[in-house]
Amino acid sequence: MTAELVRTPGAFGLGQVPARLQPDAVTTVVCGYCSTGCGLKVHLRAGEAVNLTPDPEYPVNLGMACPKGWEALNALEAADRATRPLLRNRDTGALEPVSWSRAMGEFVSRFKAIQERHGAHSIAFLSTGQMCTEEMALLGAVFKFGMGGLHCDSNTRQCMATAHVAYKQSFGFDAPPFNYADFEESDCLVFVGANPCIAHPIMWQRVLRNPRNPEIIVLDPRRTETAMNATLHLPLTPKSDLTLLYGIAHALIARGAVKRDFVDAHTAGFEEFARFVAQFTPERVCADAGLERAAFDRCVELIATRERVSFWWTMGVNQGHESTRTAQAIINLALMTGNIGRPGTGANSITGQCNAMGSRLYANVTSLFGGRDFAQAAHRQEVAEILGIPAGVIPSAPSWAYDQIVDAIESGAIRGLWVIATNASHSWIHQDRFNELAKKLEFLVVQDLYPTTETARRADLVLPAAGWGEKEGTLINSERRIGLVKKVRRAPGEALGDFSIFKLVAEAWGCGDLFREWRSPEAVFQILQRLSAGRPCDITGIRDYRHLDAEGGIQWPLPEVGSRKSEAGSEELTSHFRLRTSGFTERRLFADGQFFTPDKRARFLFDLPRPVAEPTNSEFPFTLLTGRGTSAQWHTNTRTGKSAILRKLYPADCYVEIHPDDARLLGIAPHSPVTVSSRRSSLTATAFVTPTVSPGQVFIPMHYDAVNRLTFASFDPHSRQPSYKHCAVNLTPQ
Ligand SMILES: Nc1nc2c(c(=O)[nH]1)N[C@H]1C(S)=C(S)[C@@H](COP(=O)(O)OP(=O)(O)OC[C@H]3O[C@@H](n4cnc5c(=O)[nH]c(N)nc54)[C@H](O)[C@@H]3O)O[C@H]1N2
Ligand SMILES: Nc1nc2c(c(=O)[nH]1)N[C@H]1C(S)=C(S)[C@@H](COP(=O)(O)OP(=O)(O)OC[C@H]3O[C@@H](n4cnc5c(=O)[nH]c(N)nc54)[C@H](O)[C@@H]3O)O[C@H]1N2
Ligand code: SF4
Ligand SMILES: [Mo]
Repeated sequence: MTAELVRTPGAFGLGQVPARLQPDAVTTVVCGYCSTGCGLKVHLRAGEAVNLTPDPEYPVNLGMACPKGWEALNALEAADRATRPLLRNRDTGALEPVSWSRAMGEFVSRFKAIQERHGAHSIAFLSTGQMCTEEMALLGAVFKFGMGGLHCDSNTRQCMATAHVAYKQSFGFDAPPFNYADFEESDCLVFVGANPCIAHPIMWQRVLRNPRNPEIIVLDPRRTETAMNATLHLPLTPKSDLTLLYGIAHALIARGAVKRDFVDAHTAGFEEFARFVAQFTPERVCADAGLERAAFDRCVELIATRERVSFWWTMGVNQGHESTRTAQAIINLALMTGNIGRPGTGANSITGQCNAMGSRLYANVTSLFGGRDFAQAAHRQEVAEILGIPAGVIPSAPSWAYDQIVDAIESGAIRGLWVIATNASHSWIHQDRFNELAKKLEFLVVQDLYPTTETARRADLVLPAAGWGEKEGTLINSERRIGLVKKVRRAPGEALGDFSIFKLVAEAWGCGDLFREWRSPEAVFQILQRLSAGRPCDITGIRDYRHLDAEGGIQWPLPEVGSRKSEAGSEELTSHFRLRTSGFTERRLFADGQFFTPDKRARFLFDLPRPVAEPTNSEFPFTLLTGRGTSAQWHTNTRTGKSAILRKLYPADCYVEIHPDDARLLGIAPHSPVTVSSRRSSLTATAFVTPTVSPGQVFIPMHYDAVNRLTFASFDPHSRQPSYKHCAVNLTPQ
């Protein structure tokens, strides 16, 4: 059966580029790196992509792209692409090529054997925000409804779990409210723990198009490229955000800057919040956050007086030990000042990966399809009816989070692991422990473009995946825009699209019948539309992939109106979003102040700040910050490292940013090798002596393989997102 499916030309990814593309045409494909979701015009010759240029008509990027986008085809051409399944020979220990039938045979027999010995829930998967929504949906359905699995998570936990939980609790649904037009329409943009100049450079280009001469406030311990371009930089002590944001709320209340009408009509819990923040006096806050009073006062004044204030946050917030309450402290500021639902406003979480939003809504991992709850019988029943499956196959229990899955490998509760489109051996916090535990696994399957990633090298079975541009499906960007990825290249050798691999798994496992209707990515898109009906993320108004293509992507929600699929951009469709037409279709949520909670009111949520998990001391006197290094490096560098052009744009070897005062005290010369050690491990990096970090802090980009040997595994209690941006380290010159 398996071999037969693989041989079927076209149907499972081995065939030609789909006939719907003209052989020598130009076609727009959404970028598969970051969540900006730029449109890239791919130039085809004889049906194969030969080049690309940014699409001037795509409403996101308006003809711009960052270096990763320009070089996106390069990653597909790498010499080390996985072209055949590889199975570890138990005698020699080497990974050896095998057929897909053999690979699927091993996959099924070894995972099933583990389940028989240790229970159905002793296998798990870790997946990604970097596949198409249709692929994620199929994976989540096959694993949970077909294979009897329960525990699964994705790298979205490392990235967006905090925003997901914060929005859900505050707004009643995981709904980032903004449009990119808000970058251009704001009078004051407040970036908290975000460095868009590097991490979202095309969003930053949208900021630069703002004609209102906006104030730009940046809250970041480092003087980043974004901070250098700000009108006000608050270099707060790492992880003092919660205290500072409560202090700002208190000062806004003290100067009468609360929008009472909005608060009274559309929110709940403000009085308690106002009483709570009274203790966060400017004196206390400035002392705790290490800020000058004048800068604090200026920040409060700008937020109080500008008509349109927008708040933007990214990993400096999401990756922290009290991150959910920190994100909600930002939301609280937007709510109390009425800065939501109007142009140029909002409490706006910028997403990370190209499809982290898809994984939050449709991956069936943390939430049941469509942002539903596994624990609610009514939700399970709805999904069962829509999918035509027995409600009994849908688990009612929640899955363990990523860190709990890792702990369960240690305890022996998890024995088999399937890793898809994430490089956990590099990116997971306290990497050495993860890599030690990986040895305990009875079966580790890695599904990736390259057999050379840190994780794939440890696998028992490597499944060769097709990448972006070699398959079809949709991605959801930061402004909730669903964009199309097209197959413009043939995958090398026997590599298959993830969708096809999941179909093969379902067939080989013996649960293929449950997924008969899940024939193709577009068929799954239609299933997801049905699953979205009546939900805040309703997309029943989208006609088909062609509609997405014609519109330059479509933002959710877009419900079907009456019995007719909507013309996006033509009319006001629901009271939940505002429709604007300024050349492009742009919609933001909450224009009517109606939130997704049962009483339609947004919540003020807050807690006392807590100390960091690993404070500095005399032995480990520096705080290690980590994050993005350059716009040319993507995460663990498996893709960006393949481009000779991108390689010229960043330092080849790991470097550590050190303040000149600290370098002088320790006798560290610029560009000399330094040992950076934490309680867990150490690495060697080149000293980059620079005042962009404050004394007592150092910064190492996450793209170099050893950085997470140092990080300390602590987690936010609500989102279980790792606190990658804080641990104690020591420096020694070599
Ligand atoms: N070039 C490039 N672009 C990317 C990516 C990439 O790998 N490369 N990855 C994408 C993904 S998945 C993500 S999630 C985003 C991440 O995008 P960003 O979050 O913007 O990037 P980071 O550099 O991880 O972190 C942002 C800032 O948080 C600051 N920070 C550290 N600790 C604190 C703190 O306690 N408080 C505050 N306020 N700030 C703090 C850091 O100094 C850093 O400048 O980027 C996306 N875009
Ligand atoms: N210290 C520190 N660590 C961090 C962070 C930090 O700021 N500091 N940030 C965290 C964040 S926000 C994130 S998002 C994670 C990212 O961490 P990872 O997800 O581990 O990083 P990537 O390098 O993007 O890994 C994606 C993998 O999928 C493969 N791949 C790409 N496309 C496809 C596809 O279509 N199919 C398949 N099957 N495989 C594919 C790539 O080759 C690569 O191996 O790192 C986290 N780790
Ligand atoms: S900004 Fe993001 S989406 Fe746009 S080209 Fe760069 S990586 Fe791709
Ligand atoms: Mo991320």
